[in-house]
This record gives sequence, structure tokens and C-alpha cells, in this order.
Amino acid sequence: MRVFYHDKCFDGASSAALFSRFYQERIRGDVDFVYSGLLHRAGSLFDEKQFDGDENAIVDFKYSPSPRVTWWFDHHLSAFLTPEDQQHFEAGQADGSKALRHFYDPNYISCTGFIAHIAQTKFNYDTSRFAELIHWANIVDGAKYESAQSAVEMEAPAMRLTMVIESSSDPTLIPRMIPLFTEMPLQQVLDQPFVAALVEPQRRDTHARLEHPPLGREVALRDLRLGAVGTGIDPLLEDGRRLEHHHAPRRDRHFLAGLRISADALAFLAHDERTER
Ligand SMILES: [Mn+2]
Repeated sequence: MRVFYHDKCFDGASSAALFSRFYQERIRGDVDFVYSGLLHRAGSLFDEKQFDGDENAIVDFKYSPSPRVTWWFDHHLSAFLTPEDQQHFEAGQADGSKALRHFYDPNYISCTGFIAHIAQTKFNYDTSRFAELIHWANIVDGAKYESAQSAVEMEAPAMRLTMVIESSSDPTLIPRMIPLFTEMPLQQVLDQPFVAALVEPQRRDTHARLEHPPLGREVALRDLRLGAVGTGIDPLLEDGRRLEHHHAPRRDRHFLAGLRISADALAFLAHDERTER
């Protein structure tokens, strides 16, 4: 089973984790998982050759009409790249052929929460063990931080994991973390040496921003620019409702409020968003 997930995203990794555990315990026990992150980029998002598993699943990412994609879960408003893709999905629902394999509901805050709902209601799979993971996927993906300060300080384990996931350029990191998400509490995932080694530099950077607002402001604006340039073609940018939490620099908007540097950044973003739309 090859599982494609939204890369550099806590909900993407959590979705891959929950889907895998559900699949192994409810659909087929004798299975090996291979994880592949997907990012939004120009041109075609998928390469048919990638779908080389006996089964291929996509979670928290756009729809592919490929017959090789046997499972799909998404909650983004912009899930379909074209009207043809949407018709293809709807045809599979209407004739029942994909009714229990392809799932879409843009009302869910997180894809992790959506997968849990489907696993419970359609497959009678008890997800109560994963309550912590689902809870935090909803908070992170919904940008429902308890306060600006908690978002800035990233004290909760899920917040620190989010920082690590979003900032790492090591392609092996998230695939190593995914199986742990359904095996142990998030604090324990954080305590794994290969994860813990990445957390402290993150914390130092965050605290540098807090203690040195002018420096923090420069860093934040640099990140905003890099993000805007690097993902100017990201179709998710059209996804107004869920913009911030899928786009780390934009989510920094919430953080910047806590750093009292929101005005410039918001002006920059306002300009940036107009040009992209
Ligand atoms: Mn998501």
C-alpha cells in the first residue's frame, strides 16, 4: 500500500497515520506501507508512475481520476483540479463503485477527523484510541489556537511537531514519524531522539522572535516573501476558508499578532493575495 499524503502538514501526516492503522486493522492485516508526500506545484500534480502500489491511497490532498488510486480522502474546498475530475468522482459515487473507497467532505476541519468519522460510521472502526491525534489535527488545521501566545510559543507537543513537520527538508522524516502517531502519545513522538534533535533549534528560533521583535519581524517577512514566491501557484491559495493553516507563512499571520508586527505583514499579505487571485 502506497499512501500519498499532504507533505509538510500535521494533518497530512496524521491522516496518513490514521488511515494506515484503520486499513491494517479493518481491511487487510498483511500489508506494508510506503509513504510519499505530495506538494502543490505548477503543472500536473500526479505522475501515474507514482501509483505503483497494489493499492494507492491519497489523503488530505487533491483528487486523482487514476484507476490506480483505490482510496481517497479529502476535505479541501479546492479538492478537484478540474470539473472533469469532480464529475469523475461523482460518477464513482453515483454508480456505487467508489462509494466506500473515495470520500470527500469539505465541512470537516481536518482530514484526520474526516477519516475517523468515515472509519467509525461506514466501517464500524473504533477510533477512540486516537482522540488526542484527532483533537490536535482539528486545532492545527483549523488554526484554533487557544491563544496567540500558545501559537507563538508552540508549547503543546502537537504544535512542536507541527513546527518540525513544516520546516524539515529531510524527505525521510515524516515517513518515519507517521507510524508513531497511532502508536504513542504525541509527547512520546516528540521525545524520540530523531525528532527531539530537531525541536530545540525550532524553539530557539521562536524565542529569538519573541525576544527580539525587530529581528523576528525581519525573519517573519522573509518567510512570508519566500512562501508567497515559492507557492504563488499553489491552488490552495484559492481555498479561502482554509488558507492559513495549510500555508505556514500565512498562518504566521496569527503568530504575528502576538508579536505586535501584524500591520506590515497584513499589508504585505493583502497585496500578495490580490495579485494571486
Ligand atoms: Mn488538511
